[in-house]
Order: sequence, then C-alpha cells, then structure tokens
Amino acid sequence: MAVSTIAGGLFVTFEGPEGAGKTTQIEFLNEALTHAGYDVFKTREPGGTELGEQLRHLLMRRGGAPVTPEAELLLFGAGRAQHMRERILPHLERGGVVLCDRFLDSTTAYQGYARKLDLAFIAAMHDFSVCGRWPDLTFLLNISLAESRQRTRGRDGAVPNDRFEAEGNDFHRLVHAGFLDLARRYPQRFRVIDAEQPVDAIAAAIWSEVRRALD
Ligand code: T5A
Repeated sequence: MAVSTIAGGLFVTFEGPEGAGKTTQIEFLNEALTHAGYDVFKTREPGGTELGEQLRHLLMRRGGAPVTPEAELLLFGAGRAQHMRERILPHLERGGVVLCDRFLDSTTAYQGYARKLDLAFIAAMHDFSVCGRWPDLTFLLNISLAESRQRTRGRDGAVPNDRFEAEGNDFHRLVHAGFLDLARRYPQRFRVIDAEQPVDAIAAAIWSEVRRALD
C-alpha cells in the first residue's frame, strides 16, 4: 500500500494523570493509522532519544541524588529540545504522524501547576524547546485521582514505581486541575476524553477525532 503523507505532518500528544491509559490508547491509534497507510512515529517523554532515555532514568528514579524543581524543569526542557530536533520535526517534515506519550503540557501541569514554578517562564521555554511547532491535537485522558491510584497500585503493588507516583494526593490534585485548566485555555488543540469508559469506547472516540483532523 502507498504511504499517505500529510503536508507539515500531524502531531498528536496524549496527556493525563498516571494510569489514565495513554500508552494503551497510543497502541490502538498507531495500529489504526498504520493500517490506513500513514507513516507513524510513536514516542514518549521523558525519552524518545538516547539523551532523553538517560534523562528519564535520572528524572524518575527514586532514591537518587535530590533534584530541585528548577533543575527538574530544565531537564524536561532539555530532553524535549533534543527530541524535537532529532526525531519529531524530521518526521513531521516528511509528512508523517507523530504520537507522543506525554509532551509539554505535562511540564506545565507537573512543574508549573503542581511544583508552582513560573508559568510564563515555562511557556517561553516550550516555544524555545519545540521551535514554535506545538502539537496539532492533544488528548487529555481524564480520570479521577482514585481511579489513577487504583490503576497504578494494581500494577505496581503498594510501592510507588517512580518519583512522581510517590508524590502525595495534594500534588496529584494540582496536576489534574492543571490539565483541566490547560484544556479550558486551549480548546482548539485539546480534546478531553472520559478515560473511565471501556478501552474500546475511548479508542473509537480518539479515532473519530483523528479522522476529522486528517480530513
Ligand atoms: N513528567 C513527565 C513530568 O513531571 N513532566 C514532564 O514534562 C513529563 C513529560 C512519566 C512521569 O514523568 C512526569 C509525569 C509522570 O509522572 P510515565 O511512566 O511516562 O511517567 O507516565 P505514566 O502516566 O505514569 O504512565 P502510565 O503507564 O502509568 O500510564 P498510562 O500510559 O496513562 O496508562 P496505561 O495505558 O499504561 O494503563 C495503565 C493501566 O490501566 C489499565 C491498563 O491495562 C494498565 O493496567 N487501563 C484501563 N483500565 C480500565 N479502563 C480503561 N479504560 C483502561 N485503560 C488502561
């Protein structure tokens, strides 16, 4: 089958609390798009490049050297600047689709709203790190804190898997409220999906939005 290309590419990001189903839904969408003949680059943050995966280890591990909120913010920004230039922009320029598991809105929600770092500085950092090429479409998979905790606890046992999962409920409430605020502020880019529905219903809702964006 001939590969379908899109002028300027299509850049789709998935955001939401831990355990919202981002990875699960990216797999479904990747399969549907690939079947439809699109060239898909599926990636994640932190990560996506060799440098990004090394930063992921530093940022997420528990029990390592303490990381200040300011250093944490800049490390997420550094990983994104590399990811964008090395992998994402070239794929979009070739007319492909990029599916990214977390992106700059996670920085705004976690480091901005929850760690309370300056939102104007973070917005300027985003423009710099992504060369002004923001996502076209962002799915916010919306689940309650109780459901998020239940899904991650079910997976990892009682021990939190990483530094962010180990944060308390107040932190995660601020993250959730931050995501919802972002969706309100950028309605053209965001689609808020009830992520407590069955997996198939969520996948169908996402596919229908992506088809509309492709048309
Ligand atoms: N971070 C990240 C920042 O602080 N700043 C940043 O700038 C960035 C980019 C990354 C951490 O880094 C922080 C945020 C994060 O804390 P991560 O592992 O990449 O961590 O992200 P998580 O959200 O923690 O990834 P998870 O794998 O936990 O969550 P997903 O991908 O949202 O969920 P998924 O698909 O793995 O599903 C989780 C479980 O739920 C089930 C699945 O089967 C699985 O068991 N599930 C459902 N169950 C019922 N109904 C559904 N509809 C379900 N969908 C999935």
